[in-house]
Amino acid sequence: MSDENARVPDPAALTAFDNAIRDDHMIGQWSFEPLLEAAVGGPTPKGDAHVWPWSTARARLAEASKTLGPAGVGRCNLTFLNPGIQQGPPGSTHTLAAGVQMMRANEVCWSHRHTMSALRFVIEGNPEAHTVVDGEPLAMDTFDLLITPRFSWHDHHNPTGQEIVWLDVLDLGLTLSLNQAFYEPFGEASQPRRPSAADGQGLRARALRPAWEHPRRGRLPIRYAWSEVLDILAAYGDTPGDPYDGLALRYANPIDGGPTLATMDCWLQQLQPGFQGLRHRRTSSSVGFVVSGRGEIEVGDRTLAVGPGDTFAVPNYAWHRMANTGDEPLRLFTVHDIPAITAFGLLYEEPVATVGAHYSPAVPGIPHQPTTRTDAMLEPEERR
Ligand code: 1HN
Repeated sequence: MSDENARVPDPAALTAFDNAIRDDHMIGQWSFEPLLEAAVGGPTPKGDAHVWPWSTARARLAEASKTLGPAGVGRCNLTFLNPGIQQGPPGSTHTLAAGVQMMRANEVCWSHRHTMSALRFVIEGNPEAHTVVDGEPLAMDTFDLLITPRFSWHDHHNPTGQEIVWLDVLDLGLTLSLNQAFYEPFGEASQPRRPSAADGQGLRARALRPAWEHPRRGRLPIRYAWSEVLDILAAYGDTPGDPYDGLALRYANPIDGGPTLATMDCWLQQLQPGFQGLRHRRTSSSVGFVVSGRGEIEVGDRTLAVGPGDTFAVPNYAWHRMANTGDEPLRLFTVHDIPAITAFGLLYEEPVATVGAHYSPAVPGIPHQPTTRTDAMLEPEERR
């Protein structure tokens, strides 16, 4: 006798139905239950914590330069692949692609643009070398940061007799997984330049600005000079900063104080000798480059030792902490996909919400580190 009110469906009938609707390109909500169950407590970190040591990266770059020859087929760039990401777009985290690039003596890397935003942190620089972004030449001195916002024309020029090396970071995985890639070659090696510095956005980012213009806020071709970073670091002295991130200074949009790029925020982090950061996790992912000093990045149950020139990846929502294991300040250049995740309203962090994150929700029945904050469940903008 069939029971119309039976709560459990007949397994054979349900399997037959699931198979039948697959041919009509449909799926029942019940089939998502495993996916939903797996998300109790939040996302599983995508990819592994990983270090790309400087010695390997620099040696492979020299080999790439030899193999490509002086007039290469593209940029002499080697992108760092996360060993734990087998599917989806290539990259160092699921959203960010870091890599090293070498521009050979007298090389010009032809002009193009793409909707992937990019940034360059110069490792072996020379102020005569430059990248041109939307008509504005930006000098490439050592440890300068140059940004190439989405869809800005960019070509790189090395009029010097020495090799120029930098770290590239692009929001590659993010843009590709959202299927938002546009690409356009300029057609000639070099784009035209602005007739004078008086026309540049760089000038408009300084303290005194034209009163008669509406300031451009986004897509700024900006150089953050390392000499200025050093002045700022000197002024902060041995200020410890945040217990999780140390003295974490954001490379702010010079016009509105917002993130460095619409999708990526760059930080210079300084951790004093003896600094032992607290463990935390956020739903954003990051890549870091060691400017100077030595340290350890603990991610999950792994401890990554890092030194000058090393690049490392911290997957999203992985518990991590940082420590300075040397006797000089540990300086890290780090890039976070925080602005992109924040734009979707999805930035969660525990045990304490910083950088405008939401507190990770408590999960009934699951051990959870309770927060001591009373405003834990408020939206960031509702907090005191
Ligand atoms: C790119 O356009 C550059 O313009 C560097 O220097 C690295 C990695 C993937 C795709 C495009 C550049 C890149 C890239």
